[in-house]
Amino acid sequence: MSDVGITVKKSEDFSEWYTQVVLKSGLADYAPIKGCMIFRELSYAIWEKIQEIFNEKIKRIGHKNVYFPLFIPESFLKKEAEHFAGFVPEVAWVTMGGDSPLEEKLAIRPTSETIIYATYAKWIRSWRDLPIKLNQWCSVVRWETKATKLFLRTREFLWQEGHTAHATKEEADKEVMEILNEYRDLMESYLAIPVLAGIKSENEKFAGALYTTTIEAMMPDGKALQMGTSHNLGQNFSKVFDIKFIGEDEKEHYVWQTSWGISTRLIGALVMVHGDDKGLVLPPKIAPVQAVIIPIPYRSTDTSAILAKAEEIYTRLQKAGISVVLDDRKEYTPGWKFNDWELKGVPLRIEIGPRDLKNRQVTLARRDTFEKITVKDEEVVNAVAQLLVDIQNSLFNKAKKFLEEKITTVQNYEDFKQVLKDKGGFIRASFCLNSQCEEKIKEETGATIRLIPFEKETPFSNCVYCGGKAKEVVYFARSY
Ligand code: 86X
Repeated sequence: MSDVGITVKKSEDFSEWYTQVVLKSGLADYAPIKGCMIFRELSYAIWEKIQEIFNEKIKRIGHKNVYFPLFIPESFLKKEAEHFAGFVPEVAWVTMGGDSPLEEKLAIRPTSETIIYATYAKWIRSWRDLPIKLNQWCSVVRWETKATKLFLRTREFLWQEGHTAHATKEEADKEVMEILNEYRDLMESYLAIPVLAGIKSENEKFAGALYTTTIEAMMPDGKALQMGTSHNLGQNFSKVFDIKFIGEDEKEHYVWQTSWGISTRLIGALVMVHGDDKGLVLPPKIAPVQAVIIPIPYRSTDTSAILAKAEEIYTRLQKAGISVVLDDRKEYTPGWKFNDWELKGVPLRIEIGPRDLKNRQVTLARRDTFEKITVKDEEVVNAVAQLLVDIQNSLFNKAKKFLEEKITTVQNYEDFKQVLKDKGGFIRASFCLNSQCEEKIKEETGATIRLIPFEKETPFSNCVYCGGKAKEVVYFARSY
């Protein structure tokens, strides 16, 4: 059993624990290409859930899905000369078609702004063509040279990228916040991962943006993880790609744009935040399987009666809209199945043994707390539905408490360094917003500004680094 289950404790070797959970739960595997991974059935089913939830959210507010090509001509990327230079080492190229060199080499998309905006220039003529609100689900490639990590940093990953064009800055501002709020709701209400939301500093924003907003979560090892980002691109791209429209005022204007994204790294966050020494723990609202029924036959009892009961309960739960599996495999023992489903993070286990059959009851076991209760046959559907709600809430509350404990306010640089060393997490500090100070802190401690909160907080000391006048209260952390 030792090589099937997780052999290290989350609290003792977090990184090894993470890799074991991902591999042994069947979420993912390494691919036979350096830096790439295979999204197996379980992680792909979670990704499909995320797609379902987010598609519903964005379609409700008027977005539509599209698909643009995987290839981007070199000349398109070169147009955004300023920040392209910084990204060059990460771009993968196609240079040959069969055995003849291409006239112009093609990038494998690292992100699709350029190809989408070159097309927007063609589509947009008048204010009547606006807004354009498109999204695509695809994979992107960034040729990472740093060590890769399953879900968190691989050379290819899956994401959605939204791209909008508007007539005014105000509309673009509103779009940026609407999406960030949908992201926040996805993380908190579905993934049960509490987040902080705010604006990136000038150093940390996307260089092509006017400003970048972000939501950030805290991982158990004290490092922050960016969960989603939403940019107001201003008119930076519309000026480069010449995206103009004739306004109601009959004058020519450049459009205002936004872009935003979330990726499969969210699955890594789910593993880290909720997982335990037995494996994965999935919040019910994102779990592909919410409950598993395990019949526990004994030689002395009538196996077929137990199976019939299990099937009856399976049908009732399924009719109630609960995603349920009946594990009636004969080649595995109940004990083996318990471990297997625990490893895979199924929120609720339903046991039906001879005693349950006799007493017209079932036994319910929670994955998050291992608590067991028995409920009467006729109450099974309601009890399961209620427990799934309780598990969802309790996972969120536990993560919320952890996040709050991992925010430390400091008044000076000595405490800053000490807290970062001893405890990690978010460090809340007054800051001058000078980018050299930010750069120094990064060099000396590895911490960066994760965000400047939306609701301005009043500085409570001088700048934590230079001692000069503080302009904002910001949140620093080391991050993934
Ligand atoms: C920035 C910006 C933006 C849509 C998002 O953050 C969400 C979804 N895009 C992405 N970014 C790049 O522009 C970029 C460009 C190149 Cl050429 C590259 F190789 C890597 C990049 N990484 C990030």
